[in-house]
Amino acid sequence: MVFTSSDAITLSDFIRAEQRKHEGASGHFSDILLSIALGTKIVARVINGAGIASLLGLTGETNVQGEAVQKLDVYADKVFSSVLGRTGQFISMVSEERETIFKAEDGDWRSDYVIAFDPLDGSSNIDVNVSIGTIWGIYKRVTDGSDVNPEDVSDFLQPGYSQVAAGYTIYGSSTAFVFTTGDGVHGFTLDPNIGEFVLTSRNMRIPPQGSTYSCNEGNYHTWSPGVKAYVDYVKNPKGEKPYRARYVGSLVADFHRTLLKGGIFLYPEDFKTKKGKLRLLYECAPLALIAEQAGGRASNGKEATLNLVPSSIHQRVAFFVGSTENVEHLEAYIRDLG
Ligand code: P6P
Repeated sequence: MVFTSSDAITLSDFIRAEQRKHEGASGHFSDILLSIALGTKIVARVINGAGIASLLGLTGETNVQGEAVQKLDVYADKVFSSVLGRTGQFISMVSEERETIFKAEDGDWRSDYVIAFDPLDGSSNIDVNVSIGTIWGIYKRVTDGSDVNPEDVSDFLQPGYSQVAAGYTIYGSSTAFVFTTGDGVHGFTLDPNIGEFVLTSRNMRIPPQGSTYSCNEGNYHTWSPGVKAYVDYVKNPKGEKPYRARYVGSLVADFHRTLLKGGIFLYPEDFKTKKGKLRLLYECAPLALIAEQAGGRASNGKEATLNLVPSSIHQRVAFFVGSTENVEHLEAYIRDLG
């Protein structure tokens, strides 16, 4: 058993030190980040015992995405909605599991933020013990007052670069908590012996170039000519350094590997229907902010993901993210071939 040394920096230590850097900081962010971490610990405990707690398997319902809802999805949605709602910092929320925006439990006219989250991404992997994750992005609200009108989603129709914080958790061999508040990307690992997240990666950087490509090649026939040509190239780079394929099929796992090792993750849209799979607001935009803060790049093949303004809260987009040189290389193929 590895014991956390006494000089380890916990998430609370880190947040307190960051807050001291900003004279007059309200402490709102500290409250929010520690609440997200609490929600993460609660969900991590259940995931690690899911097989025992018979929380595996389907509820028999489908969510707004038309996807079969896993019991843990529903549980994670309830945990994060409650834990974050009780901070009073949020007026409203968007969850992958819910059709419309919903009022945060203790939100009122004093609440300055809104949050969009995917409570448990990759949930189809739960039953086969593959890493899954939570993804979130926070915006300053543009509305005011204490009421939440489910028809008025303007607080969420902001470009990704407006996010004031974004992050993800990966529930894997260990529970990692990675976030940015616009001042670099920092990674923490949960020490279950003390129930604290401990700083393990300060100022994470994506390598400028990588030799790993990550995509579901089963969808090859649906891709545009440019994406097909790029993937054909990386599979046979004509005498140049060969690439290797890695694809987990769980966005947070594939993204986390790309953040650490470099390379490119691709989830193209269907060239005919122009429909992507990944959701802009609570999957692509938060991960794009992390990627760019770590020196990488994220786009839909033509425009930076962070410049995209959502047309609806569950809008799906094409998503290419990773080392800047790899993403720019793909964008050149799309520019030339469509
Ligand atoms: P495919 C999981 O269902 C998910 O939403 C993401 O976590 C993952 O990147 C993607 O779908 C995998 O999709 O079509 O390759 O199974």
